[in-house]
Amino acid sequence: MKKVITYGTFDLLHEGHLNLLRRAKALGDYLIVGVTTDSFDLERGKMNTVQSVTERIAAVLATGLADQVIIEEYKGQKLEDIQKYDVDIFAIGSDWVGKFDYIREFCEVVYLPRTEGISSTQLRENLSCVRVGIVGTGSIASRFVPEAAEVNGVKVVSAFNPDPELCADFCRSFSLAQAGTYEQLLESSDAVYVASPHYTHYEYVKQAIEAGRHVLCETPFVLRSDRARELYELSESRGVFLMVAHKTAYCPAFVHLVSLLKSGIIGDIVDVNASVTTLTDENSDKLASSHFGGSVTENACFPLLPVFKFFGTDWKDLRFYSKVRNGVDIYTKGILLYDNAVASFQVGLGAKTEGNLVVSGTRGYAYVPAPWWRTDYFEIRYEDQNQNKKYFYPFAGEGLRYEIKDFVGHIAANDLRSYRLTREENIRMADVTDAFLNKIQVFQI
Ligand code: C2G
Repeated sequence: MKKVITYGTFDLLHEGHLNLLRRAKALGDYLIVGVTTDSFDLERGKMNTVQSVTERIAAVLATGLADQVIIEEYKGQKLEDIQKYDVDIFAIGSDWVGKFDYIREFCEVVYLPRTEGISSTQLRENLSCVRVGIVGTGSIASRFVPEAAEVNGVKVVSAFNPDPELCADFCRSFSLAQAGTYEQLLESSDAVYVASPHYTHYEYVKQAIEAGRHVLCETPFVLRSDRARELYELSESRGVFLMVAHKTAYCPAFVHLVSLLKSGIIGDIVDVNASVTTLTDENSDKLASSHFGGSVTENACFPLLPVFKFFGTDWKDLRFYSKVRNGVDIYTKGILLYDNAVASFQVGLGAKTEGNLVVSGTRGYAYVPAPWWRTDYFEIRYEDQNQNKKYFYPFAGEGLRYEIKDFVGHIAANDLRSYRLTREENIRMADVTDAFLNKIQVFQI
């Protein structure tokens, strides 16, 4: 019996896939089809797959052409499968010509003609698409546009900046429509990405929600908890999705770190320490007291994320130790006391620390090297070093694509509750900056 194997994602299975499967089947007597897992696709940069692995397998089985379906979960698995299943022919579409010649050592390799004029990419483009308008055209917005292009179901259409020249430059470089006013931006979009300085967030977000637009707001969301609560209530009453663009909360390594540690592998967690420091030009707006600049307002939302994930938002005591210059904190150490644990963070715009994250438990600890907030790697360490384990994850591009994918996924599913970063967590982050700005338990060093 001649065994043939082929692999693919088979997203939105179409005529091209069917032709490929038919031709592969005709090469032998028994066809094995390897379907990629969602995480493997993510790892190899395929962010835009619409269907889950179970839906894609079901579609392949429904063709009646596969005698066996297997899962492809890691790079390099093909050689293993070919030997394990005693395969005679490896077949793949001609878009891969040359890429799999190394397999010839193990079996025959056949590149089958690709069907022209149809692809999963084209089919995905025909699905509904969220039109996004961007307010604020600084450096984060410049990173957002190319990242959004990697995600299916979203299209950045226009941008607005009160400074028309800056806006024109931005729109020219990314081929976007320039909105003359914020109202025009709202009119031309289904959702807005608020990427303006944080002191302007509240007004822009409120106006967008009132106009019935979904909102993805950059961090820090807002600096006062009553405003955060008000905006959430407003979004709920208007039935629009409000999400905070805290990229760490959505990146694969961090998401897995949280669930892994919650499963108890380092015992009871007793301490979390995280630092985020970025030396910033003294004249930057980020250090302007008139614009609520400073280390806590700019950066505290990052270390607070792991603290809240592991210990929740019900701290018993919160203290800040700050180095102040020209009326703003250039460096602050914060300490949060919980019933059975303690957490601390360091944030700085005018002082530098090692930017790592350490989560300590009764059996071991997790070490996430700097910059932990955009990591693709962490280690779990124990007293007995032989037990230590390293974990690696994809972190593609600037990492914004993960939050963008989550944002459009929620909108498509009409699911207005974000669980990766909850309403409560965002409100409590604002409580921390609120306390700091009101000088509650703030001690100068
Ligand atoms: N295909 C085709 N004609 C098309 C589209 C796709 O012949 N118009 C073929 C591809 O060449 C591939 C198979 O259909 O052989 C599955 O295509 P995808 O779902 O795009 O999967 P791909 O990313 O090519 O995965 O490591 C290799 C991968 O597993 C192959």
